[in-house]
Amino acid sequence: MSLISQNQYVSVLFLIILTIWTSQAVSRRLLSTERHEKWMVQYGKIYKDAAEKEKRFQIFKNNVEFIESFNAVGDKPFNLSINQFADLHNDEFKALLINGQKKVPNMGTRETPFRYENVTDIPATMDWRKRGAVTPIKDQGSCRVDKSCKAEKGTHNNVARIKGYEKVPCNSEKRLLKAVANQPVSVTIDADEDVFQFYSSGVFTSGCGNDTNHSVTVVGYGKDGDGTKYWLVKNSWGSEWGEKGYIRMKRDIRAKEGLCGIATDSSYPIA
Ligand SMILES: *[C@@H]1O[C@H](CO)[C@@H](O)[C@H](O)[C@H]1NC(C)=O
Ligand SMILES: *[C@@H]1O[C@H](CO)[C@@H](O)[C@H](O)[C@H]1NC(C)=O
Ligand SMILES: *[C@@H]1O[C@H](CO)[C@@H](O)[C@H](O)[C@H]1NC(C)=O
Ligand SMILES: CC(=O)N[C@H]1CO[C@H](CO)[C@@H](O)[C@@H]1O
Repeated sequence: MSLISQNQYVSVLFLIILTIWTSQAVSRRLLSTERHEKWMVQYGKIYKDAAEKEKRFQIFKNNVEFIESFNAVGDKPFNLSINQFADLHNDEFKALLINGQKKVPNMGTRETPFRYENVTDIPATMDWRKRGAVTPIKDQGSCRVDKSCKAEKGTHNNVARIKGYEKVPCNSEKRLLKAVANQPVSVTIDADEDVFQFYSSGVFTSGCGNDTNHSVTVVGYGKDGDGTKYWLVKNSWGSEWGEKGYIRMKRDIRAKEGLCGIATDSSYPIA
């Protein structure tokens, strides 16, 4: 008798726990479904069917979890946030990046003169946006719509006729600095990691390799409040990505390639 009631007691207890657990899981699911739907509205996303939506929802949920756990760690140099790439698996993001990259003049290994070699006047900070030398942020993401991307023209195209390009001797952040002190410089970086996909603010310090497949423009440099030196880099993923379309990337690191290979392949237009 007492054994039976004990069993019943255990069953009831189990049922209660199961019910609480299930309802919590259901409300968590509802919360993140709602979040996904809000995000879909914000970015004008439409999926072809329910199966696609479910697949995108799962990726979205995983990305949100990744971003939130990254941000939960205190005292880090940069933050991540949900953005237009939130329903893309990092593998898809990598593929998108490689297909959508803007065409840069292939400089090959040909040597060019480097006119800034002997420059000694290097300001402590530089921001070419303040000197009207930087065009507005483009959204390379729109490449996905019509599947063709218009090649972006050189940095100074709106200002002067470009005669050609010169290369910054590779693997030297010092020389890159001399060049950027004088004009914006096109560089290629390794930008396909998940931390780059969701970067939102701060000085990006780690998480990438040297596999440079993405072209961006260094439009300045400086030091943040902690004294961390950074490059001010203009991206082409719309103004909602990063710091209004820009990313600050750690400058003067130990590896000669620079962070994400930023010093491996730089060039600037000459008028
Ligand atoms: C830099 O200085 C050296 C030594 O004076 C000189 O030979 C070289 O031509 C200069 N380079 C440029 C780009 O002015
Ligand atoms: C990261 O986000 C937190 C919370 O919004 C903010 O207080 C902090 O300053 C941010 N850190 C950076 C490096 O942007
Ligand atoms: C970049 O490449 C160099 C070798 O050229 C290597 O020493 C360095 O560790 C690489 N950095 C990363 C982050 O992979
Ligand atoms: C897919 C692709 O284009 N990958 C290239 C990325 O860049 C490196 C050189 O840095 C190439 O070796 C890869 O083929």
